[in-house]
Amino acid sequence: MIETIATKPYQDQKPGTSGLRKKVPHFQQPNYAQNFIQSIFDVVAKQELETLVIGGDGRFYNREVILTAIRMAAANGYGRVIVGRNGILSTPAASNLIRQRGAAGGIILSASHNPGGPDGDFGIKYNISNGGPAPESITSAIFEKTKSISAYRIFSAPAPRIDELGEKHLGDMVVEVVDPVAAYAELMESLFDFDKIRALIASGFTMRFDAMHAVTGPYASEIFVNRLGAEKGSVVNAEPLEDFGGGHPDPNAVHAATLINHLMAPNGPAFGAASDGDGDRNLIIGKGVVVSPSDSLAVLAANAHLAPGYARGIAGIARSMPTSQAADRVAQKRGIGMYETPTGWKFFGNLLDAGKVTICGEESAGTGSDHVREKDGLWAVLLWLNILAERRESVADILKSHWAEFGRNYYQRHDFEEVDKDAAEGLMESLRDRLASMAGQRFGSLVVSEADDFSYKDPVDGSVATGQGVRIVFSGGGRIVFRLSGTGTAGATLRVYIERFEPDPAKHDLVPEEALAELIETADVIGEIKKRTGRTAPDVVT
Ligand code: VG1
Ligand code: CO
Repeated sequence: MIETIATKPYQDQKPGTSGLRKKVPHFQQPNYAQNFIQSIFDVVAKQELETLVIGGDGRFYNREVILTAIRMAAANGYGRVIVGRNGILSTPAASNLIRQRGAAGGIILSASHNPGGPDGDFGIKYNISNGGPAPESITSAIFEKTKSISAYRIFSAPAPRIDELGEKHLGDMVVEVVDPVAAYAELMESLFDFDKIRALIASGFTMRFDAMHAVTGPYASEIFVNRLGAEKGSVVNAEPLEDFGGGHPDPNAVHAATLINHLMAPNGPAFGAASDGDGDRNLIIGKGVVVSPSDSLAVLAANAHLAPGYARGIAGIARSMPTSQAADRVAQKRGIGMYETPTGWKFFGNLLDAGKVTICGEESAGTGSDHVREKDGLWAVLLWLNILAERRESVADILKSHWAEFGRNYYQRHDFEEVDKDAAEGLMESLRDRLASMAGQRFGSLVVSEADDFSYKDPVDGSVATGQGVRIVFSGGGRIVFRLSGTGTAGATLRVYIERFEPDPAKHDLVPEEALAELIETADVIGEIKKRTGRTAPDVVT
């Protein structure tokens, strides 16, 4: 029986860069998740009996919300729900299922790289029928709906078990529980030369993948160990845990330090990689070198044709605005399209659908292609492995020759976390106020050539996104970008992105910290970071 339950709206359900993210206790308020899910169902134009994909990264509260979402889908006219066994689906695997199964959309439960557990973070995101995150037109309509919602619909009977594969019924709706890994692993086999990678591994090439007790464990074990022949111990922290073992499933220098140290050891493996909570990010490490995500995007774009899935070449590249311009140099040299979008994968969807680009990336360890409509951590790792299997060079050598050919974009992102919200907003406002008078100003040896607040007009549907980050460009090509995070759940996170191009191969061996020293100092002068936030150093540098 379908029940209609009265509810009171919440005013704070505004989706950020990637869905609605809040602390778990916040989500546990009465009807908090129900309100948001019903608002999604109310907004997405839906014909009867369509298919909905549901899955999440397995974090605390995942199962409860999934069971509720299944009952709500049954009460809202869906014909079929496809759910990963035990509610598990990595973000790219969910995107793939939506596309493969012709679903109307999907609900992905994740707060990505944010910590989990009873006091950790939780999140809900809606993806549309192309498999990608809902565009802003939809997320803002959902937000509007949440502010006035008065009732939600739910099927009175409990949801069927989701720990067994197969089809069951809930009212008229079919609940299909699928193996979370199978379809995704098949997709990867169709894109990459598994025989070649297997041969590389059989030749003594060693690797370690750190799943950080998050969703990629089962995917990585199936692909690297079972299908590619890596040693069992090559996949570590492979068991998904509700609290990620107490860690942050964020594959960066701070949270993946153990893996990085392992790779830096003299007898460590040749290749290391990690992914985040929901499996869409990637960290790539070679012997003695951590690959900056912006460089990784450029290298992958320049070498993608070495993998069977991209042998015909790539149509174009898109990167988010704060991502370094390393990929632009590849696009320019190869004569293919280059697009600069606001932060967040939802802005790549139209470009991918229109065939304008094949590969996309963000500085935040996200890379992906037109095979799904999300960034994809294991895809990036496999493309690297395919390239290594073809070139038979080390990661460090590949980087070196890439820089020699295209030049090097030194790059760093400085994160100031849990900063006072008013202070952070004041800092951005002050920057915006000063933009008009910025050009021509001198800071040490640096002269500002251009300054703006980034806005983007989607070349496919003409939609416009404004206020996407303050860019300060210096003559000579140096660049500082300031923006506030849209995924945090406490205070504000200020992100400062610093970049400088170096064409001279004799100067490609500097430590980024030193290569960027003057820009780093200037970022504090222009942004008044110390003065306004009281912070003398960033919490995380990536
Ligand atoms: C961050 C990253 C952005 C990424 C987003 C979602 O957003 O900077 O590049 O798309 O997280 O990734 P923000 O607004 O905090 O800077 V994930 O892996 O958290 O879904
Ligand atoms: Co993620």
